[in-house]
Formats: sequence, C-alpha cells, structure tokens
Amino acid sequence: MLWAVALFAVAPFAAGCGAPEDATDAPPPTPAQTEAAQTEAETAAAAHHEYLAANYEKSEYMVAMRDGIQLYTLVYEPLDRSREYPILLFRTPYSIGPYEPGEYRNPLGPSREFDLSGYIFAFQDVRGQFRSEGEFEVIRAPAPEPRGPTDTDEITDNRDTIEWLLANVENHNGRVGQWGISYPGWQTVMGMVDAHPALVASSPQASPSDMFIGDDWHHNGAFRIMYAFSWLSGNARRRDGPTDTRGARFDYGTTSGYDFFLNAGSAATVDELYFHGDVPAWRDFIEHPNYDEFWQRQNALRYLDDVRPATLNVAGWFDTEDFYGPMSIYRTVEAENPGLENTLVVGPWLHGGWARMDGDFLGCIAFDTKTSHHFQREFQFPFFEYHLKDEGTWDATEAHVFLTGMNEWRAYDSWPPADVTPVSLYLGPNGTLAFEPPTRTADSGAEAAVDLHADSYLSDPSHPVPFSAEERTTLGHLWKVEDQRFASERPDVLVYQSEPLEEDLTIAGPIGAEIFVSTTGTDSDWIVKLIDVYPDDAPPSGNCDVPMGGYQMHLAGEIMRGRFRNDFENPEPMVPGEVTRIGIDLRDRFHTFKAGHRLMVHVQSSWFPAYDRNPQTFVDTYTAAPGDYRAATQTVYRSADYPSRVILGVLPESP
Ligand code: PG9
Repeated sequence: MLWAVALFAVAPFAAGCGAPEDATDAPPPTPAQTEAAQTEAETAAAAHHEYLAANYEKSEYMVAMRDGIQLYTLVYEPLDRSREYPILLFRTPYSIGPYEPGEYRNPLGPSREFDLSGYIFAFQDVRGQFRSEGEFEVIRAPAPEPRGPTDTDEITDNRDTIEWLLANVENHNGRVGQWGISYPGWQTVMGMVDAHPALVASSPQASPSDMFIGDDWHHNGAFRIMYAFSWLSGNARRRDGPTDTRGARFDYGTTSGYDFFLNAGSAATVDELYFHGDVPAWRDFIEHPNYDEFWQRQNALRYLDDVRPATLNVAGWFDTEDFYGPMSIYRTVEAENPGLENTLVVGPWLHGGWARMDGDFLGCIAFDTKTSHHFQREFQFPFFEYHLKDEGTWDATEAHVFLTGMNEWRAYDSWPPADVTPVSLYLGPNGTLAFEPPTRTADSGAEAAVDLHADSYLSDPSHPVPFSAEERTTLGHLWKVEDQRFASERPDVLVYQSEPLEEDLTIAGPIGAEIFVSTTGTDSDWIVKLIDVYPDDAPPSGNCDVPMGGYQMHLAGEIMRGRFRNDFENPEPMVPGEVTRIGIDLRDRFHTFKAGHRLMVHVQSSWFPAYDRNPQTFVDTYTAAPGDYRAATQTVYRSADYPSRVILGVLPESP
C-alpha cells in the first residue's frame, strides 16, 4: 500500500528548512546513504507526490494585509470533504514554491504523517519575498506600540493571514497551528505574540531570538561574517518587485573562505568590494556595532509575556545557526507564562536536521538510532494531532532531550533537570585540567602577594585560528562536532586535558566558563571550547574515515568579544596587562563523557572566518583599517588567585 512506503522516509530537504547556504552546506552522504537507499528515498518521495496529487487540491491567493500589501499564499485542501480539518500555517522568506498548479510541496506538513492524516496546509511568501508584495526587512522588529490601524509587522501579518484563512477557506475546524524551522520558526514566534485566538498550537523550531547575543549574525557581539555574508548575499539583496527567482549564489572565486575573508578585510571593505550597498542588512550591521535600540527592538524575547498557544520548542544540540534562540525562547515563554503548555525537545542535530536527515550520525559521531524519526513520530506529530484534532496521545512532559554519549532520549519535568549540581573544572599547570582548584604551592611562590601562574600565546590577526580544518567558503555545520586535533597543534591555542575518566560523567544544562586573562592589546576575543577526547582504542565511527582513537570531539564552545565583557551596549577597551575576568556562557548540552574519555578545554583568540577578526585594538571592528589589526600576547591565568575554570552541571548518576 502506498502509505506504508511513504510513511517514515525523511525528505532530503523538507519544507521547513531554511534554504541551504550552498550545495556544500548539505552534510556529506553517509555510507548508510548508499545509492540504493537514495533511490529508495526518491521512489518513496515520488509515491508520496502521487498521493498528494490524488488527495489534495492546490489553490493560490493574494491575501491583503491591513496596509493593503498582498501576500502570495498557497492552500492545499484535502479533497475528502466528509470531515473538517485544522489549518497548518507555514510562512517563509525562502519561497513557498513549487508555484505551478500541478506541482506539490513534498511533504506538505512537517513530515509525511501530517499529509496522510489530513490537514489544510497554508503556505505564504512573507512580505517582500518571492511572489509577495512589499519590502523585506531581515528580522523586522515589531512595530512600536500602540500600533495604528494600518501599521504592520510580522505579528500583524500572521494575524491578518489567519483571519483571512478562517474566513475564506472552507471545511476547517476553527483551529490553526503554525510551525517552521529557523526563519520560518521566527515567523512562528511572531505568530505567538498577540496571537490570533484560533491559533492553538505553535512549534517554533531553531528560531533565532537575539541576533546580537547568540544567533545567526553575532555571538556576544562578535560578528559571524562568513554566515552573514553567504545568507545575505543569497536572500537579502534589494529587489525590483515580486519574482519567482532566487538570488544567484555568490561566486567566491576560491575554495578557501579563510583566504577570501582574510583578503577582504573588515565588514566595510566587504561592502565596498562585493555588495556595493545592495544588501541593506549588511549596512545595518556596520551602522549598529553595539547592542543599541536597533538590536534590542529585534530581540524576540521582549515580546513573549502573553503567549497563549500551546508551544513545542525544538532545538538541535549542534546547531551552528540558531541554538541560543530556541533555548532562550523556551526559557522566556516558561518564565513569563506560568501554566502554559510549553515543552522543549532537543536532539543531536545540526540546524533543522530533524526534518532533513535521519539523525543517526553527525559527521563522525554516531547516535545509534534514527533520532529524527523518533522526533517526528513521538513528539511533533502527536503534539499537533492532539491540539488541533483532539486525536491521539501527546506526552507533554516538559523536556524531551537526547543524551549524547549515552545515546538515549530522556524526559524531565524541567530543563535543566532539577538535580543537577554545579561542578568546576580548573585549568592547571602543564596543560592539566582537574576538579580541584589550584592552590598556592612552594613553586608558585607561597609567599607572593598574588599568585600569577599563567600560560601565554601570541594571537596574530594575520594568522587567525581557523574554525575548521575543512577548506570551505560557507560555515557549514559539522564543525560543531569536528575533531579538534588540528587546533590543539597550534601555538596560539591553549590546551588543557584531564586524566581519563574512571566512570561516566553526565553533564546537563548550561556550561559556563570563567577565565582570568590579560592582553597586551586594547581589545581581544576570548574563545573557550569544551572537548570530549576519545580513548586511543576507540572503534571506527562507521560514518567517516577519521581515526577515532584520540578524536577530540568539539562539544561546546563560545566567544566573548572583550569590549563587551561588562556591557553589550557600552563597549570598553581592555586595559593592557590588567588581569580581567571574562565570563562566557557556552550554552546548554546534555552529554555523557564515557569512562576512559578525557575532558579537554581550549582557549584561543580567533575562530576565523566563522567570526570576523578582532583587530585587538579598540577601534570600530566593522570599519577597521589594515593597520588596526595588531598581534597581541594573551595570558590566561590558572592560579590560586585567578582560578580559570569551566563550570558544568553534573547529574547525580555521575560519581
Ligand atoms: N538561520 C537562518 C536564518 C534565520 C533568521 C534570519 C536569518 C537567517 C535560517 O536557516 O533560516
């Protein structure tokens, strides 16, 4: 039977994913994805397309918003009119095509189960993109309150669209759900603000929340030049009017993004050389180097104090684009809306991986089961069925989280779990890492006024530390779990490693870093990475040919731009030679370091070109001139007085 073939095969790029950066953005095929498996997936997709064409009718509409701008909308309705269906809304800047009448999106819903169950699927090109009228503004901030009758933003566009659908589409049951991954996930969040009363279930997935603090454009004020460049060049150039055509892929003229961005220089020279003012958002970045009102008004968390739809938040542990977003949205909705059903699912995925990959591997790292299928069957589909149709059973436990290392799903009544204990891991002498804090010893000068034991390196902006060993022009995804041996070998990366663990160690929740540093410059970036080091006899991965013995798996890492260490709005120079505390949130993880593995910490001052180079002089980083980029000697203290450390939340099942 048709359904059985089609049911759980995962489409290579399902409806919800953001447009991939480029062809190399797709994860490399795994040995499991043999030609035969691909043919099987294609056959299943073709069979499902036939099913859709036989069971759904496609209609197009121009839907007028309150200011008269019309948004292009496609509606797929079940031909079986013997019952009513809920409406599932999806709004995207990436095109809702195919636009031709006989061509169907495949699948229509977040996964094929939805199509088989029966929903009215509504898709919309957002304002200013593809066939819709109006101006596209990247992550448009909500209009100031009180809004006038024709003031619009994405909140009102969501509301007006739902109102129109309810009034103009037949055979609905009066309930609406909304979902989306990444940009469409952010649209879903905007739908949750001042939500239309018919919107009863929302699933924002990998939505950004704050583009200065932790998502696509910046982390802690450090500019993600490589990703911003590729995304904006493809998705946010000025346009003349509605179109079916995608922006052309940028031709880097080289396979090395490292060389490309090193030669290009600052954001301002990138604009001069390549964008010529044609990408308004890039100009915005240059004009707003600090966390000013421009960024603050965009921050989605400010608007989440009266959420009414039941909410299913989805994140991937190894999402390089939007991990801060979904976690902070979950936490804010939870804190601001007591009593609301607000659940969290986090799996071992790259950005949107739950919709476009099986989820049994990420690069060399195995997760043993098809985690994406589990998500689709056990969480996503039951959530919408229950809320939109009163059908099936939905386990609304607060957090369904995948424990990497152990490779199993766990359910908790809170995230992080209530019984997590903070434990510190201290940087020590000779590259050691230990759970005991440094003490004054005779050799450290027990009688000295201040213990200044430390390690130093030269950070040279003309030879920044690469973020990945892979030569590529776009950010990609797999660097989030990449083997760090290439970085450990560099003289400008400090490496600290524990003894092999005698027993498993499970960490859950936020990971913090507190490092005490000094620099000879007047600004600097500080990057801390937490790494899981595999034992020498680790078996092969089954998914890559990198030797797994001694593999240094990047588990978590974050950057702090020194000028923002105290205040994102008001940057301050670093004082040369002054010992300075830098706090960095390495974000959440749920991971077991297995017995025999070691923990490793890296400290470095560049992560290029994932992040633009800090000139290491206190000038505007976006307009810095070549002469502003200067080498600096960086010192990281690891002493009784300045005990640099990483803080982990340890679950009691660990020793
Ligand atoms: N991470 C992408 C994005 C979201 C929001 C703004 C800009 C980019 C995406 O995949 O949609």
